[in-house]
Amino acid sequence: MRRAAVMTTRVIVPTYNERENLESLVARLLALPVAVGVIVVDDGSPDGTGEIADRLAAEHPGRIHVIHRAGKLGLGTAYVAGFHHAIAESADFAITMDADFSHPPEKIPELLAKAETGYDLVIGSRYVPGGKAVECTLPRQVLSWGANTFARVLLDLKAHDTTAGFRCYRREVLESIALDQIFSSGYSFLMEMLYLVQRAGWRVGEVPIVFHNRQQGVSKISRNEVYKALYTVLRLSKRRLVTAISPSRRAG
Ligand SMILES: Nc1nc2c(ncn2[C@@H]2O[C@H](COP(=O)(O)OP(=O)(O)OP(=O)(O)O)[C@@H](O)[C@H]2O)c(=O)[nH]1
Ligand SMILES: [Mg+2]
Repeated sequence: MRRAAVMTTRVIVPTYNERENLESLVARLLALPVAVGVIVVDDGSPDGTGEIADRLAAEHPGRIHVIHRAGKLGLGTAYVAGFHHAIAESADFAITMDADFSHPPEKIPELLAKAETGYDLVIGSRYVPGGKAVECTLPRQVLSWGANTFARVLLDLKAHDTTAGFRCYRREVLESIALDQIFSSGYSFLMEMLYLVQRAGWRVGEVPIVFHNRQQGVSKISRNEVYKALYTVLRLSKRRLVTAISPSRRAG
C-alpha cells in the first residue's frame, strides 16, 4: 500500500556568483504549492552569494540550509555535498537545479508527481516532446545536442537529456551509489551520475521543460569542462565495454 505520509523534498542549489538570482529563486521555491526545503551549496562566491544565502536562512528558519565550501570545487562535488545533507535529513526526494532560472521552479511539482508514480530519477528535459531550449546561442545548442548524442550513443543512455542539471532523485537512489567515489567533479558529473543510476537498474523518467538561457550573472562553464565531459564519456564507455566482455561477468 502507498505511504500516506507527506513526502519531504530538498532542493539543492549549487551557487557560484549568483548574487542577482538567489534571492528571487528562493522566493519562488518557497512559494511553490508543495513544501520544499532548500540546500544552497556555495563555494565561497566572491560576489557575496554566500552571505545572501545566510541572510535568507535566518529569514526563513528551518527552510534553508547553507553549505559553505572554501573555494570553487566544482558543480559535481557541490551536488554530492547537498546529497549527503538531504540523506542525513532523510528527505524522500532530492532535486537539483541551477540558480540562474534556466530550470523553471514551477515545474518541481510535476517532477515530484512523476517520481511518485514510480520513477526513481526524473529529469527536467529539453529533448522530449513539449520540451525545448530558448534564447540559447547556436554554438551552445550545438554543444548541448552534440554532448547528448555522444553520451547517449556511447553509454547507451536511455534518457534524452543526459546533461540536464534539473533532476529529482529518490533518496534510495542516492544511498545506493558511492557518491564520494564518483570521478567527475564538474559538469560531467551529470552524465556519470545518470550512467550509474541507469546501470544500477533504477527507473528513469523525463518531464518536458522549457529551458531558458541565463538572464543574469555569468556562465561558469569553461572550455576545459567540455573536454572533461568528452573524457568522461570515453572513460565510462571503455569501462562499459570491459565489463561487457569480462569472463566473470559473462559467467555471472
Ligand atoms: N557550488 C558551486 N556551484 C557551481 C560551480 N560551478 C557552477 N555552479 C553553479 O551551477 C549552476 C550551473 O552553472 P552555470 O554557470 O549556469 O552553467 P550552465 O547552466 O551550464 O551555463 P550558463 O547557463 O551558460 O551559465 C549555477 O547555479 C552555478 O552557480 C561550482 O564550482 N561550485
Ligand atoms: Mg546555467
